[in-house]
Amino acid sequence: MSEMSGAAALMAALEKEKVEYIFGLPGGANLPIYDALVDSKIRHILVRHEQSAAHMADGYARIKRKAGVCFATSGPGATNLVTGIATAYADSSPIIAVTGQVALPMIGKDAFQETDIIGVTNPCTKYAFQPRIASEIPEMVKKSFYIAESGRPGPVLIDIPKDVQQQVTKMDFPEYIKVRGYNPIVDADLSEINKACEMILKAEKPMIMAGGGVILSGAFSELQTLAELLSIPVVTTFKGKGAFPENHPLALGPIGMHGHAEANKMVQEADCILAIGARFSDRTVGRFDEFGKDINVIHFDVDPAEIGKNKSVNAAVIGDVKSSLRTLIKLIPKNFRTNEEISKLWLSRKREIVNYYEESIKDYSREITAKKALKKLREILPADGIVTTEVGQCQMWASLHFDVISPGTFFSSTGLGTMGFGFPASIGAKAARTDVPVVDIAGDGSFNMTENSLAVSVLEELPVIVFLLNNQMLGMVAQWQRTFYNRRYSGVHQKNCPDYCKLAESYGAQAHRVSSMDELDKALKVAVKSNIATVIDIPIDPDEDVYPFVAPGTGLKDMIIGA
Ligand SMILES: Cc1ncc(C[n+]2csc(CCOP(=O)(O)OP(=O)(O)O)c2C)c(N)n1
Repeated sequence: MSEMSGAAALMAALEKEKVEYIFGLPGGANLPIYDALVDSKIRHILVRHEQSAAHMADGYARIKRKAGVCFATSGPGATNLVTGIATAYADSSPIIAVTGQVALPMIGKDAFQETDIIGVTNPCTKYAFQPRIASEIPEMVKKSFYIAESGRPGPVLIDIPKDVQQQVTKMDFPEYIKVRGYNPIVDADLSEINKACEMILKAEKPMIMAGGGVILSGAFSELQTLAELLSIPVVTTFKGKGAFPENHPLALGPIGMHGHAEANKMVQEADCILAIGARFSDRTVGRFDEFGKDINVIHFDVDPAEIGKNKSVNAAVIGDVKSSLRTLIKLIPKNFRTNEEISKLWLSRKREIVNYYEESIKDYSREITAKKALKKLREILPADGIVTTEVGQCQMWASLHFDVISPGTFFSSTGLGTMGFGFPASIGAKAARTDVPVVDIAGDGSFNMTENSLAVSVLEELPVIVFLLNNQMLGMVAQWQRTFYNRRYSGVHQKNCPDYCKLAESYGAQAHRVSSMDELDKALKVAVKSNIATVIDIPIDPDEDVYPFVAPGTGLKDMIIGA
């Protein structure tokens, strides 16, 4: 047992967890931690706002599939983290948020910069710790990583009072820990997998709905094997986008509020739906009472609390979806093949719907439309390039028109829908994969929220490309006002936006404003090749809408195709 301060023990414990980066910003209540950082091998990334620190840790976690770490001081530093913590919670992303707290004797006295951050984050963390003596810190760190990364992943908070950071005592770093009352299920019940298998083999038009759980558990090859073995088409939830290569013949793309027409149509024609790591969110399934009505619905998920929450199901396989899928694949008889005719029918039906809707989806007259721009991005970005998005039309266009080829290379704030998430998260993703280009598909409103992270991208040499679909509007809200409020626009015009090229250059980034597809092509090639932080400002028509569209409260059958 070695003797050290609580702050030094924190850093040593993080090193033992093989943490590579800490995204954070110091203050009075975490000064001892920042002092201990000086002697640490872990690289600290100084952010310009704590919200971005949490998003960076989240982006890192989603690509590395390992918890990301962020630091903030007490009070406002800690509350600034909350949006990022809630975002990670909604998308089951593992982050460890370490906050400073006022010293123990000051707690409850309205001390300077005191906030009950444990109380504040209680509903949006998997667990929160507050050590009362320094010797508790190593075990709490170990438990935090275990809780954050196991079962259904999520954020964990460690709130450390300043005097506990300073206290010097003997420290014991446990090799193994057990958390009482927390036993995530890993291996699913074989009889339920058998039952699910029978249902799938009996079905004539089975369909797979892959969710974010496939990405979290890294079950990409298992999903593909299963789909190919049985010729089952795959739709994805928005969080599951990229769980299955979108250029695969069996891929129908995303379903839901802004899903592909063929995915939304064909999921209604299935006679058995196998949902894998998906939570049947309202944005994905539309009306709960209509989705999968009168057919077998099978649910594979790691979180027992998800079973039957939004949708009652006919078979439930609870456990790590990667290992459940492996077992399922083994149960499929060697000589079993779905009727070739059936898979041909599926594919021709897909073509029929695609052709029908291609014609009815409105095209816009400007040379650069969001759709064309995104197709160009796909053409130029290497298959393993990583894409994140902001929130709004930019996000939904990305869902519809940007095909993910390499599984796990796309993510977005899907559960909370946090504007300002994509850009810092893309910097976190770049930290996790410095060897590939990373692009944030942004709207101007969202970029405005965290654009000061340009400083971090440039100075820390974590260069990302901001692909700015600039309609000078809070576009998605404007689209809703156009559609549901008779064009009574309110609070959506982004007046007095900065010149994004000058803004980027003032931070030391590269910038291009493009007014033709040719210029966009060139700018993208330069950005990808140079590996320098870049903003590409792409002016688009403020009236360009996102279609198809399933209005809230309606079902997938009520999909609106165009204005
Ligand atoms: C933090 C936050 N505030 C408000 C909203 C509500 N909201 C959803 S989309 C949107 C507009 C987004 O505008 P922009 O980023 O410019 O993207 P666009 O829709 O124009 O592509 C707003 C305000 C949100 N999702 N997040």
